[in-house]
Amino acid sequence: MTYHEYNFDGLIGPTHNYAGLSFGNLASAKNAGATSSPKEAALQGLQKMRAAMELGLKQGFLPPQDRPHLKTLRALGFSGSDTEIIEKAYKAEPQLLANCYAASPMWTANAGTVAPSPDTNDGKAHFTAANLAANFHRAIEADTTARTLAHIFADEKYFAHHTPLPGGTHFGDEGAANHGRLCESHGQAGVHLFVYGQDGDKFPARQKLCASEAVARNHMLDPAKTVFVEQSKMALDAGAFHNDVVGVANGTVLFLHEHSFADPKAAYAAIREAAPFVEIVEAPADKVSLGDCIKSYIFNSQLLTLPGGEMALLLPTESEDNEAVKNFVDDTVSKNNPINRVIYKNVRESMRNGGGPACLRLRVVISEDEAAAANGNFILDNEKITALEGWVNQYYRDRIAPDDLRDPALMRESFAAMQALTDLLDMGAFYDFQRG
Ligand code: SUG
Repeated sequence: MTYHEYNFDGLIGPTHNYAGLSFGNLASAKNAGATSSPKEAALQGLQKMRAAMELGLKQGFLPPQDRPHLKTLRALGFSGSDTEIIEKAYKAEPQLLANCYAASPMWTANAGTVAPSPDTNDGKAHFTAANLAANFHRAIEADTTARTLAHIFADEKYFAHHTPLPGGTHFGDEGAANHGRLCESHGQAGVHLFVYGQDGDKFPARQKLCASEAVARNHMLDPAKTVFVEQSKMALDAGAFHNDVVGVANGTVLFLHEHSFADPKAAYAAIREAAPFVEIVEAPADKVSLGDCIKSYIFNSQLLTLPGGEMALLLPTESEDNEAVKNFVDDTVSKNNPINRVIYKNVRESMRNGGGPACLRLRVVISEDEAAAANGNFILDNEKITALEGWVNQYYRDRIAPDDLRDPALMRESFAAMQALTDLLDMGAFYDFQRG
């Protein structure tokens, strides 16, 4: 049975804006209050998906969520018509309204954790939607994300779904942003690398060890092929709010910064024991500083196995613009390791909120039978990308400034876009705003 990796990118939603919502995420703080371009953002995302497809890779997408999330505002005591709810929430606390307007479901690396079927005890592919408990605007994604994953991967013969972990921040789970899979080929049993944190001096750790352990249990992973590693506080305090800002795993390769882990020696030994085939490609701090990592997102690259077997790095243009980083990337590609190609893509709108190429995708390794059982409306070809670009061009604003969030017209436009998307994708009354 042949297995392929599908990258399910988040289709960037019509309310993408810069509200400074994520403590510990330097880009989010720096760009708080800036004017965003939802149209540009969504088109940049779709162009990245197209670029991956042009490399011969499989590409899917997860749809945006309904924002503003009126269901949350109602649960918090705001009542009346939809317009009245927006007005009252804005008056009470503009930042609360901004939380309910975030287009953060675009970062599907945080949608959940996935265990492919060769790795699980029951031979099914397992999914756990992340609870994203660390941030309010992200925590409200979890229910709809779980519903979305169950909608796309509905066939119980092949797919098992677990509800987001209970327990709030005690079991804070950020999904695949703190998880990687090493394997000799996609279809062989893989080794799962879970990276958890402990609060730094400046910033909180979002992913808890007990949460990673719970996901591993739910996914029925082989304990001998499961490794739990602590992220370094130094990286966390430098702005690596997710471990995928300082490292990425794919196939046989772990590509990361010297200061990713709290105890790199012990971590590498544990990883080598579980995955003796692993090739660790490490950036030393004297070539690439942690500061450069965070600014350039070099490790938030997509490390992709191409159909011919070699690997490509898909990096944000910020990495190309940073001399130290570009030199290290060029050096890595010229050396004797599987990474042989580099592609730079402009995802600047997302980057300004701290989301690079790897944040924008959830990796799902599935067999051909499993792919055939998944909902094909969410698996892309050129024609479908063109249709989504048309949808973006028709419904998205060119600009959103912070004050625009109080304008009920933005809510109406966003819901009109989402209604058209659910029609296009045959989703029925899927979102909370459609269910009343
Ligand atoms: O959770 N930014 C996201 C970025 C997520 C990046 N994902 C990965 N590293 N996998 C976050 O911090 C900012 C929204 C705002 O400030 O408006 C935001 O949510």
